[in-house]
Amino acid sequence: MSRTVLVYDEEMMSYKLLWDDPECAIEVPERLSSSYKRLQDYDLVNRCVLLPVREATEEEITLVHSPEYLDIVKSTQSMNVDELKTTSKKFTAAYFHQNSYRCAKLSLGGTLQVVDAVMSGEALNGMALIRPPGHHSQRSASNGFCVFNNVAVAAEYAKNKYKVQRILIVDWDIHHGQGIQYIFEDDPSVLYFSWHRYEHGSYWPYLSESDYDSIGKGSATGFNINLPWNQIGIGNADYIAAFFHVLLPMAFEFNPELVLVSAGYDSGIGDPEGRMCATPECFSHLTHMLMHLAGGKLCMILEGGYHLRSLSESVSMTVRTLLRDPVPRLSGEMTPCYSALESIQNVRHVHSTYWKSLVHDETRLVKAISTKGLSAPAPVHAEASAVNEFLENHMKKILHPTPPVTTLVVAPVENTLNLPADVQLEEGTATTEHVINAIRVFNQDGLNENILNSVGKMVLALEKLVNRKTRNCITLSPNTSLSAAVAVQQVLRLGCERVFCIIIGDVDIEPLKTDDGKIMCITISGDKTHERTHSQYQTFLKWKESSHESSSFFYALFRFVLPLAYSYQPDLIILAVESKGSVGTKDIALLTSLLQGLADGAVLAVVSEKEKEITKALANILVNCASMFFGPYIPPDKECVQSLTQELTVMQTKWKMLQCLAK
Ligand code: Q9C
Ligand code: ZN
Repeated sequence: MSRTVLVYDEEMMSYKLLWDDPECAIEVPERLSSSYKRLQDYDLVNRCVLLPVREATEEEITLVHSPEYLDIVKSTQSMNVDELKTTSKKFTAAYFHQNSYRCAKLSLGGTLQVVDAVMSGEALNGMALIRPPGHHSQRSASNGFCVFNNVAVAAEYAKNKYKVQRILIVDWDIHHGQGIQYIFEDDPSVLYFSWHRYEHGSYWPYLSESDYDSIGKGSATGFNINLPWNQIGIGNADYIAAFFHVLLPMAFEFNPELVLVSAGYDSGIGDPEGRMCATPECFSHLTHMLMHLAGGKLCMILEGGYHLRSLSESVSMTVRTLLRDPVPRLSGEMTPCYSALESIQNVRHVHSTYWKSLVHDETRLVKAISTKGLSAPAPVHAEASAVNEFLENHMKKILHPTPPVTTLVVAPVENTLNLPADVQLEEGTATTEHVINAIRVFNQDGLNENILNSVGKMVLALEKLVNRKTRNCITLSPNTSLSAAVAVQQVLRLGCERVFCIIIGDVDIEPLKTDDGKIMCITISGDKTHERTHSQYQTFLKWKESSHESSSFFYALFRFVLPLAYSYQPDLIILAVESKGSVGTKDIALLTSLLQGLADGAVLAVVSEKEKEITKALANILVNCASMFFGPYIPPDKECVQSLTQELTVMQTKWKMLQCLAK
């Protein structure tokens, strides 16, 4: 079961601004139709289950809003334009139309439709394309184009109806969802994360409570996370760094049962409100990472987004990722800007008392946080039409046809593993001479038919992997070290420029030279005996899980492995597993699944043929793109953090995504 639901109804286009108001003029009905149209162009609508909208009931609305406010909204149905205008002016950046009430009920009802589909198990995830948006609206107030707080009501609804005890709300809209903050600031069952344009408080809604030091109240202290952006031009590297160093460690430690996203796309490139730089595929990466929480239960609820082309491309990238298409490679320089690092450092600092997964070597706040001039130059502000042209080219550049085969398996014919039905076995065999030549480099003794056969098949499979005939590849190997070493050599020969290798257990690919930057290699092991020479391209992570029931490996992934991989920007991933040793099967599964965010998903897993359980778990991830519960999670122990911190000190001068301090 891997369905994605989509809610859309053009009736939510039946209201608009009726008078002149430059502040509200950007919130237009076409925001919905252009997003839906783009989803159709990409043939994504057909692949989702379309759900009808419904009206939210008064009971549902009043889960969050006061009956008095409901009455005001209700009364706008029969107002003339003057009365609508007068009512609108009682609020901030709000406008009402005769159809606003009806549309706000559909917008909220549509949101709850997605929540019901996901919570009932009818679908795995989904998106609601709706307007009016919700995250600014408050118990008794409309605000920032929002009427009812769709996401806040959805969280209360899920708590009541499905007895969900922990909900994560991720608000990636570029405005602070102060409405959501006010509603949940004393509720520890909801972890609320928002990043937002702030500029030291000089940007709308000009609230001091939008800063990083608003962390929640009473028993919910630590459950409100604000990441203010103090500069415009924030881009892909900054957003991804914010996920690695702020949101994801806290979210994994929180271990939600449901994830709701206030999915506003005014944080994307070209938006006249946000003035940020994130390109559409960045939202694929954010979505992909969130799919690893709550067993994949993920609901995307539209909020803002005012550049129609940028909005519709970003919505499309989100839905495409929910449907598990390969995640396009992230473009741009993988270096967060100074101002972003200041904000990241400060929010980590104020939360480190409450979240053990934020433990780090530095506990200071950035002192004088007004740092104009130190930061990267603000982007030149492009015309909307120039952004259209940019996006037209950009999308062509980053999107490639999905490979016809998902997984190619190299395994002995007698392999009795229960591999999923739709895998394809590599059936050819490379000529013996070719294979012997490939192997000779590694000067191996004890070659037998079995090994030659396996390596021969793998060599053929790799050609298909590099040429994108298959998305990924699993090799069950009788000799993991040899297979991994030959694989690296072969993919370089086939034209790969950067190969990211992760080695778990005793795999020796030492004969490969790693000083030319074409290979980056991380070895993960529980003891130092597997340690190799260190360089900027070769590193060792001493990591030992202390428990079999729960895991803290997510810490190593977000603090070290993924930032390194995202900095390196590989064009192929090789994961070699000899034995699971110091990390669990679920850890290896989580690692593999997250690594699919790189290299357009081109992953080769080389697994010792003895490791049936790992092979099965990896097949489940790579073939089925399965969503699973990777937890439960516990914070990492001190010893693991210490050895990781040592490696970090060396690596972060070159690999900038590792940084989470402004220095
Ligand atoms: N130039 C949403 O994105 N105007 N609402 C700000 C600053 C209000 C945004 C003016 C923006 C409201 C859902
Ligand atoms: Zn917004």
